[in-house]
Amino acid sequence: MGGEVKMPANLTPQYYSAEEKYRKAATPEEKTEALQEMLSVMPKHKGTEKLQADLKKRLSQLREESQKKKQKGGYNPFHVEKQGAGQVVLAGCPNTGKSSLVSALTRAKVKVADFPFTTTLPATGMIPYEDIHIQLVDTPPFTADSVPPGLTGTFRNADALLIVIDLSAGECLDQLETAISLLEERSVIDPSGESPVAVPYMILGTKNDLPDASGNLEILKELHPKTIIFPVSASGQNLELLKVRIFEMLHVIRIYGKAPGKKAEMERPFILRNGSTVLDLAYTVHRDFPQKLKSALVWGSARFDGQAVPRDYVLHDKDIVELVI
Ligand SMILES: Nc1nc2c(ncn2[C@@H]2O[C@H](COP(=O)(O)OP(=O)(O)OP(=O)(O)O)[C@@H](O)[C@H]2O)c(=O)[nH]1
Ligand SMILES: [Mg+2]
Repeated sequence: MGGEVKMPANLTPQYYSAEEKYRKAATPEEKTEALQEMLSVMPKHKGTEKLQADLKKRLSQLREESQKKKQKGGYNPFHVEKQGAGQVVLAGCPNTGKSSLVSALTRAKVKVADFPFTTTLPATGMIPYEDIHIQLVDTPPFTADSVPPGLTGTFRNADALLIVIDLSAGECLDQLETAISLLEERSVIDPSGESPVAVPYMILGTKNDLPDASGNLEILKELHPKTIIFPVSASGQNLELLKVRIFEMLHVIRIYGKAPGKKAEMERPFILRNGSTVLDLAYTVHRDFPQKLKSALVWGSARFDGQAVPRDYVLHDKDIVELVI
């Protein structure tokens, strides 16, 4: 990293637990609260200066957004209510194929057309993935000189972003650079991967079924060797793998609840963040469950089926858990 010496941050467990709260926050209000906590418990020294600045910036952006919301009298079409296991938002230049991906991956009826600026407001669909649904949000396009007001807020509130470029177009390099710099300038993403408040993202090169796509992809790889571009097409190329990658990007696990003496509830898993414990599950099930909780029995990641585990046991995707009170 350019010979720069990194200061150790020495962050405390209180800080990481506040950071975890930030990641779990679903609304701007919850995010604000978690950020304030992150800032207040963070050790203040040279090694945390950059992080402090990042967090303060994010906090002031959130305040500005809520101020604007109040002025407008509440309804904001760019605020998309979250649903399902996570919210994934498309981002990209005009005509790159965003709406076509929504059409291919969900049952939502969105307008697709061979001219730019077809989509004018965010629209949602649900991607069926194994036994859960992931929310996919279509958005209006941006260009280097115009970003629809409110769209940055939609991006910031997302759990993950899919940046879309058109591999069949001569402008695909420009589309890539425009999207990355625009999102980075507004502190939505952090290509260096350091900021804990940046939104995770993945770059999709779509229309990979068209003749110029593979040649353009090679050129992009040469010019941006560190940037990973995932090739897809709305006609079906790589879409199954894309769903797996989207699920992985969300960093969540599915947990099936089981009542004593009954079969596990396999239809509707609880969705928790990676690294969640039995205690986190108890909070999700019911607010006063954690006080009563003694232990839990786990099928799946435990060494044997039905093993009793302590409250701080870290759960894994697809575990079946019986909470013991
Ligand atoms: N061959 C091919 N054509 C595609 C693909 N994806 C999109 N298209 C075509 O590209 C054009 C634009 O697609 P849209 O999905 O409307 O693009 P968009 O990014 O939503 O456009 P805006 O809403 O204007 O930003 C349409 O004519 C689509 O049929 C693809 O994977 N392969
Ligand atoms: Mg569109």
